[in-house]
Amino acid sequence: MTLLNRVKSLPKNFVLGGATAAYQVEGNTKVDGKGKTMWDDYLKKQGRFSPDPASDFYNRYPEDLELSAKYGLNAIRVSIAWTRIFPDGVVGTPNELGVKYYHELFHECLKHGITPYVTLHHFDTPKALFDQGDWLNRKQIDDFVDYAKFCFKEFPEVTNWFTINELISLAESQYIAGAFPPNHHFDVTSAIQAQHNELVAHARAVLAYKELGLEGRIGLIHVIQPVYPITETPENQHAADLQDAFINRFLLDGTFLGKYSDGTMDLINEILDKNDAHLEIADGDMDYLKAASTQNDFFGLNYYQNQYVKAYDGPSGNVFNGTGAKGTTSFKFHGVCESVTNPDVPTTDWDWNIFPQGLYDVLTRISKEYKNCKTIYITENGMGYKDKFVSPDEVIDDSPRIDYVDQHIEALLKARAEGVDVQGYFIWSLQDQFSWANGYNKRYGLFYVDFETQKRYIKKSALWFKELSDTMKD
Ligand code: BGP
Repeated sequence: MTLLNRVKSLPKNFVLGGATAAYQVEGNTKVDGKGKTMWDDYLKKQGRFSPDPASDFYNRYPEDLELSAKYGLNAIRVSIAWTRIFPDGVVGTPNELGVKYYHELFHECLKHGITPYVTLHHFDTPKALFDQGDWLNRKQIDDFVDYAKFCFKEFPEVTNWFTINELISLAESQYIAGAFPPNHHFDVTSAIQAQHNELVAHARAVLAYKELGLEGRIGLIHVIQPVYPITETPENQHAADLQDAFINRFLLDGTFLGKYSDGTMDLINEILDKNDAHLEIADGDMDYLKAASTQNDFFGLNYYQNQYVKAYDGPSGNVFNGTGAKGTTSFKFHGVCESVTNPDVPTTDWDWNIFPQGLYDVLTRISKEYKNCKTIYITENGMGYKDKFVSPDEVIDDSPRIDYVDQHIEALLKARAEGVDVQGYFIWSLQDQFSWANGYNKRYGLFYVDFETQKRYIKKSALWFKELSDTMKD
């Protein structure tokens, strides 16, 4: 009996992978000379959940890679923990054990025919740098570029690099939604400044990579949430445009146009004015963005959901749903928008809209508006779900996840059929992992992890993935 439903086959040579991030899977945060990230003390104090053991990928990567190969994956997204290489973030003598670990990990990937796609910064700023302002401190840009250059030279076995993961999620979660340390709410100046500084860091890392003349590809990852007015009034459309500029357009412009277009800056300035905020662009920043804008070899697009908004002028405030208590989210951004639910669109327990059409809209928009954006990989897409473990002998039934992924791959293939160059899809996530602001009950994996015993179990989505992967064979 086949599990395939909507999508019946994948294009030949399609990249089909699973995604991970160092801090979410490795565990072992205190071993082998690893330095602290911005999360360690914060999570300890918060006391809700710990980043240890996560999925113990630090020790169990051989098993996860074996499973990956068995279930038809040909690629994996991993990230390097900056603090395993340079414990306080500043480049000096590298921590040998950290370097060794990543060599072994990449070697193991290649041994299984699984291509590693490697991110240098996935939400895990070294604590020592975080304490000095994180991306708001321009010195971190220099430190990041030094660290990136070290990795480029040290790991020639890696030929697919992403500089930074989801610049907006980090900036937004840190300074707008208050869900990531330092947990500020609606600190608009910091949020926009962090986005800009991260773009500069990315651009400089790309240029450094090209200067080294290495054989490989480099890009960055943005999560894009298309924003739609809940009803088509001019006010609501303007709210959607403002929010879109803040979370999507500013970053896409900076990455692929090498400038913030006038239209984008009109919207950004309106948001800044209304919120007494400002953005500082240092001399030379725009030159870096311009120079790098044509140098990205590929683009990693993360897509989970869209947003519906209406106009809003009241005070800012938000409630973050970090437990899966459906219907508890709220988001109101002064002078920008209020997020609203659309009764016609289903949501997950964490109030994320399930809207595959949005992926098609984003792909076609980027390909039309950003000509410097060449090949695209979907570097994250997936569904947070409270998977139910029944017994060790029973495959975990995560049919809603299969349905979600099936619909999104269908949307991707539709955009591809219309000429958008999408070459791969990474499910978030490979195995169940630790979720930054949600802990362990928000599962995404193809493989179920019993976090007590660290045993892996197969979910139905893994069987489905395997069938899908087999369609690429002759
Ligand atoms: C993305 C991040 C991932 C991952 C995922 C799911 O924003 O790049 O690291 O966590 O979202 O998010 P969450 O864990 O909050 O459900």
